[in-house]
Amino acid sequence: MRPQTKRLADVIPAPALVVPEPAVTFTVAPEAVTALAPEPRDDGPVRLELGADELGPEGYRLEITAAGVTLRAAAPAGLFWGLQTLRQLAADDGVLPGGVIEDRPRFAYRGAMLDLARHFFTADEIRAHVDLLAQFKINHLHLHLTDDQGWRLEIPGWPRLTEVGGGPGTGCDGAGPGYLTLAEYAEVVAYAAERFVTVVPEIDMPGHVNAALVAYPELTADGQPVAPRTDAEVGYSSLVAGKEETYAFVEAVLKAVADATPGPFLHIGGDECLSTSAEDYRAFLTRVLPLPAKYGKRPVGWHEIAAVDLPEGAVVQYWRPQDEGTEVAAAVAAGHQVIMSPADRTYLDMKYDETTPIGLDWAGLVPVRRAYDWDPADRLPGVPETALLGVAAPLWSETLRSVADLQYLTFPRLPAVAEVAWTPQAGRDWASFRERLAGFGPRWDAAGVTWFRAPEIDWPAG
Ligand code: NGO
Repeated sequence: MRPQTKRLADVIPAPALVVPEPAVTFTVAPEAVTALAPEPRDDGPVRLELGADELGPEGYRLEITAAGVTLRAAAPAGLFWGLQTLRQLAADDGVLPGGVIEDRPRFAYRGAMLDLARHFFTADEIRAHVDLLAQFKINHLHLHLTDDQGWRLEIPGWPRLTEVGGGPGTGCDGAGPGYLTLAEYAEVVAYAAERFVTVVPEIDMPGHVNAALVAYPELTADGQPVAPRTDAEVGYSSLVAGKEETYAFVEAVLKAVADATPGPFLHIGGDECLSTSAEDYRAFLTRVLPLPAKYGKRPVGWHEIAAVDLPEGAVVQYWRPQDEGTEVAAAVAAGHQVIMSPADRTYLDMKYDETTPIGLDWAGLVPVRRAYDWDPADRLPGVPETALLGVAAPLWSETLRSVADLQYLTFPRLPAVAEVAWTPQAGRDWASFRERLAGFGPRWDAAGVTWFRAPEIDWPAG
């Protein structure tokens, strides 16, 4: 237990506006708050109301008085995020500090990515992860479904993708087999949607496709089979831009994924095509980037796609810190939106420090303060606040072998990135964040969540 008493501002991400009424408290049962659904009702300890358009599609207003609690929002998403705030405030003992919170997100896209290709996580494990993410108002889950080491989503008419690409011995070191059937995928998508989390599926191409080439040798340049790979090298595989079979395959896959996905985005990867010539890369993407729109989706790609003339609505996801972002800025000048995921701030697979037993370090070490203390609107010249769709934290799974590994790299850095994405820049402050974060350690312990006891934080003893 922390010595200090609870404060209305002890919330992550920090709300846009907090007006405490220190003399007032109201007590609820924490389990009753957790059980609340984002539907109007006025018969319980918390009155839920819809209708307050000025709060925006995800905003909410929470008022705690000695007589009770009122939560108001323009839409159910706002009620849901308000309930997450209330749940944090009610934690431990159910005593709610009095006052008013008026809150709305800085960015519409607040993402977390999970790489299922290098190590597979089951539908149940993904759902449990969604629950943990949603508590920090993350509203997009990007699933990296395919890569050199595995193919993790069933595609009708192409059974070998998952029979071979999701079979035994797939994943890094062959230690992460498995795949989602379309029915399982649909259940994950629906579960996430009930928590106002939109699933963003990624089929990585034209590189990162060894698993597909193993399954269907007719896709290789000479039609000859290639060997499965379970190492963590990148940049050696490519779909063949000059082959018609390529586009029949790509369109079948993108159509199947679009049909299975109610959300607006379809991520086509596009990263690290080191064995694709610049000319082939351009030819390939010029044909493929319009396909998501043909099936009703907005294309998203890693920032390499900005080298190509992008179709309207395409979103560029910036990731590689060594890239100065000149092409990203040009895409912005042409009207495109950007998701910020610079690896040296947001990659959850980077080690925290030299002692971190798992994770990578190609983008440097990412302790909690590095994940927190930056402004996404200030990262790239020519990519201002107005060009940002949002901020996302990818977790690549080369070194993951279990849910404990996944959680260890996620907590407590994900809350830092979530605050970057939700809270207005002027309302963020490292000193305040590190104090608020300390209270979450015991709650993760109580919930059985594995987390890294970052030395930058004064965690309560225990
Ligand atoms: C890069 C690469 C991935 C790796 C990851 C590891 C992108 C967009 N492509 O990020 O294949 O897994 O780094 O950090």
